[in-house]
Amino acid sequence: MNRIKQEVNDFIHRSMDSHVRIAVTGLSRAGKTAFITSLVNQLLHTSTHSQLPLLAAARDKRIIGAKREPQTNMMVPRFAYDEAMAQLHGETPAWPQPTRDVSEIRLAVKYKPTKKTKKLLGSHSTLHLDIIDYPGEWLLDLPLLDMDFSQWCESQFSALKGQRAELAKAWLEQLDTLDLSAEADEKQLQTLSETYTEYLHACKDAGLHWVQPGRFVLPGELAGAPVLQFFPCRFDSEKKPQSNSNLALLKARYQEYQQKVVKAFYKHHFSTFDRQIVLVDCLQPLNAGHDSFHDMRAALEQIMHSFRYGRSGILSRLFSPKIDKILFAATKADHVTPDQHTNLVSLLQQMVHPAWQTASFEHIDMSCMSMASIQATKPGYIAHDGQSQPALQGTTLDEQAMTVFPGEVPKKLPQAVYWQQNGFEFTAFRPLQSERDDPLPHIRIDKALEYLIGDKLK
Ligand SMILES: Nc1nc2c(ncn2[C@@H]2O[C@H](COP(=O)(O)OP(=O)(O)OP(=O)(O)O)[C@@H](O)[C@H]2O)c(=O)[nH]1
Ligand SMILES: [Mg+2]
Repeated sequence: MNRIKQEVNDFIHRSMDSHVRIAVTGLSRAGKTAFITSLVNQLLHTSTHSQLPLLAAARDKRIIGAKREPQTNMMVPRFAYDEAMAQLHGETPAWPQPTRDVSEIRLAVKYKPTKKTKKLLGSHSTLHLDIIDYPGEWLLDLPLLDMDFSQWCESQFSALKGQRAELAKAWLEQLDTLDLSAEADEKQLQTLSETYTEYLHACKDAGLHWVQPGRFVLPGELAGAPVLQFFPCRFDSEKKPQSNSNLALLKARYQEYQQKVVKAFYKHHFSTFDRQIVLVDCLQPLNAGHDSFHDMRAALEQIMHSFRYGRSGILSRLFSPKIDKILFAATKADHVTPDQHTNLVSLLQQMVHPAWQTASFEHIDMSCMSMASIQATKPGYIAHDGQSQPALQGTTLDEQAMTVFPGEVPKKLPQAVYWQQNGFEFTAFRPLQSERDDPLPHIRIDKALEYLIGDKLK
């Protein structure tokens, strides 16, 4: 009898359980690893701490607890949560290592439901939460699906202006030595694609974010594979390339890249996401200058194309997209004083809204906010010209205690003069020391959670 009762109970619980896949992305160094680490850490502490007042289920004490579960997707590497926590709790707290590939972690959150239908089935429900980390650079490749090799080459050459033309010099010189109609020379193509990849890295180092193909700078497990060994070149697109020529091989590799890398990512990963958070570090380009800022905006606009399904969009032809909510979050808000947080959000909105409004994002809800996944500074005041001014206190990466006023965040997209007159300078701080038993200090990560999973915990 007991066994039957147990089975009925299990059945009821299983049917009440729900599952949501949250994808976390952003350009490199945007703060993805820090965000996921903190999110997992906060949820694991919900039964013992009340650090998430903006997450309604936590505030109302309806979260019974959360635990980690083995992930169901065996083909994706595990998100390195323990390694990240070990860094943060080291003798000298340090930031987690940069990551280069997609990874995943799974949590089960047990909660008391408020919805009548769920309450009828029992006193508690479980939300299974998959959190997926993937580089935003991969989304920059979407347009490749709609371009053949010659169109793509054309688009790359037309982007070679100003700083980019300068950075591409070494690669362009090497390209001149390549005979496209000669018999394919794999070694030469490899060397040239390496120089091309170096050019893309140089763009990133110079604060430029729009780089194609995105996998070249973040190859993950494909590092060194021939599918990443092609580059744009100039040729007559009307003429058919000779078989076995350099040009024929470059074309074939481009097509392989389209199918096996770009399309495969959208089909096997992207199509499974239910909700998306896009992290944006607005402060880095403010530090770097005008070109970097506008380039980041262009990259963000490009990233948004992946959510613009429409009826005839490339992605709708591939699969039926599921994402119904996107959150854009300006990260590292603890780099500026709290009075600047509103400006930070309005700056992010300015970057995101125009593209959002002119496109058809059918049935997708969108929001913008600012947050700090892992707080590295404490707000305070300093005396300046006899007046007290908001400031930040923290410890720099080389262990210097410091109190600074990093500058004002512009409310609107700044013109070039902004960098001549104001400039903005934020210091990199190491994470604050925190106790192992306590959750990581954060700013508004609970607000992000409420937006992403609040409705699933009702
Ligand atoms: N002050 C502060 N700094 C942060 C925060 N989050 C991230 N950072 C800084 O930003 C750096 C990059 O953060 P990550 O979380 O590694 O960023 P990522 O997007 O995973 O970067 P990749 O793995 O290289 O793509 C960290 O090393 C920190 O220096 C935050 O909440 N506050
Ligand atoms: Mg990372």
